[in-house]
Amino acid sequence: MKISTLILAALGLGIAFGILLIYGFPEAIAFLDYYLLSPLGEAFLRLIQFVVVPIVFSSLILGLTRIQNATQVGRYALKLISSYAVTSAIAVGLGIFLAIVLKPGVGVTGFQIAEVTQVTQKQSLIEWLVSLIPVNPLEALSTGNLLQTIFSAALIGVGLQLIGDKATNFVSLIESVYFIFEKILSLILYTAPIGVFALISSAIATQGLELIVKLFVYVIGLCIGSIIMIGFYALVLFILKAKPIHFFQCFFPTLSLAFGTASSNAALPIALQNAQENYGMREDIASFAIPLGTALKRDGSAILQGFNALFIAQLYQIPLTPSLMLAIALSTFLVSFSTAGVPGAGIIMMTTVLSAAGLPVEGVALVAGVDRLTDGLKTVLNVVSNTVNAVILSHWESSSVEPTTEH
Ligand code: DAS
Repeated sequence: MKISTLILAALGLGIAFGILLIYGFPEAIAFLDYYLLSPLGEAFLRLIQFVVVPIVFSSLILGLTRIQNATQVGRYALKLISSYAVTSAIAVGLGIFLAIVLKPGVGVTGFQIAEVTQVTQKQSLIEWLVSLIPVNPLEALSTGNLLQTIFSAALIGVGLQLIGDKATNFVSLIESVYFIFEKILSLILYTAPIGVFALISSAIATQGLELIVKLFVYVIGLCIGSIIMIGFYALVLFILKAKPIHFFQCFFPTLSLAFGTASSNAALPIALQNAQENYGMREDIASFAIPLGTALKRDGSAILQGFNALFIAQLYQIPLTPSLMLAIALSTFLVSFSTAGVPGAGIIMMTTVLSAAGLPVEGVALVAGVDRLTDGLKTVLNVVSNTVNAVILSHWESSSVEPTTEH
C-alpha cells in the first residue's frame, strides 16, 4: 500500500482517536499525550528535519552545477520573486476580503483573553536581508536556516562553475550525500503514518473542540480561504496547460505529509522527490525553486495574517480605516515571506502583524487554540503555492514541463 494512502488513513484514525479521547477518556488525555502522542509526533518531526538541510544543500549544489551560468541563477530568482509577489498579494487580498465578508470577530463574546508575551524580536528589513549571509557555511547547516543554506549552496555552486572540471571529486561527494539522505528519507517515510497519527490526535485531544464551536466562523473562514487559493492555483495550472489533476496526483504524498505534519519544511524533501520523479520537473529548476519557495513562499500565512488581523479589529470593535487596512496588508505581505515552515509558525508571526498595525496582540491567545486545526490546510496551501510557482518558472523559461504519465 502506498505511503500516502497510509498517511491519509493515519490522519482519519488520528482525528477519530482525538475525538474519542475528548468524549470517552478525557482524564487519560494528559497522560497519553505526555508519554506517547507528543513524544512520537516530536520524534517524527525531528527525523524529517534531520534530512531537510543535507538534502536541500546537496540538491541545490547539484542543481546549480547543471545551470549554465550565474546569470541564469539570477534570472530564475528574479522570475520567482516576481511571481511570488503577485500571487502573495492575491492571497493577502483574499484573506482580508473574506474577513470583511464573513465578519469572524463580530459578536464573539465570553472570552477571558490572557496576556500574550511578546514572542518575536523585531527585525528591520535591512537586518533581515543581512542575516541571510551566514558567517560560515556550517552556521547555515547547523542552525537549519533554510535561506542561509540556500545562500551557501548558491555561493558554492558559483565556485564550482569557476573551477570547472577540477571539482568532479567534490561534486561526486555531494552526489553521495544527496543519495544517502534520500535513502534515509525513504526509510523515515515508513514511520510517517505513526508520526501523523500522533500529531493530529494530540492536537485535537489537547485543544478540544469547544473552542471551534465558539470560533466556528474564524475556523471555517480560514479553511475556505485556503481552499479558494488552492483552486486559484489549479486554475493557473489549467491555463498553463500543466494538467492540474495530474499535478495534484504527483504531489499527493507531499500534500498529505504537509497536512499531517503542518510543516512545509518537513514536506520539502518529498516535494523535491515528487517534483522530479513524478511530475518530471527539470532538476535545475526543482532544486532551485522548491527550497527557495519553502523558505519564502507561504500563501497560507498570507491569508491567515490578514484574516486574523481583521478578526482582532472586529473583536475589539476597532474601526477598519483605510490606513489600518494598508498597515495590515503591507505587514501581512512581508510576514508571509518570513514565516518558518514549522507547525504554529503563523501564531508566532501574528504579534508582528498586529503590533505593526497597532492592534491588541492579546487576541493571539484566543486563536492559538484553533491554529493547529487550520494549520494543516494552510501548510498544504503553502506547499501548493511554492510548487506551482516552480511550474510557472518552468513555463516562463519556455521549457514546458511535460508531466510524465502516471507510472
Ligand atoms: N505551518 C507553517 C508551515 O509549515 C505555516 C504556518 O504556521 O503559518 O508552512
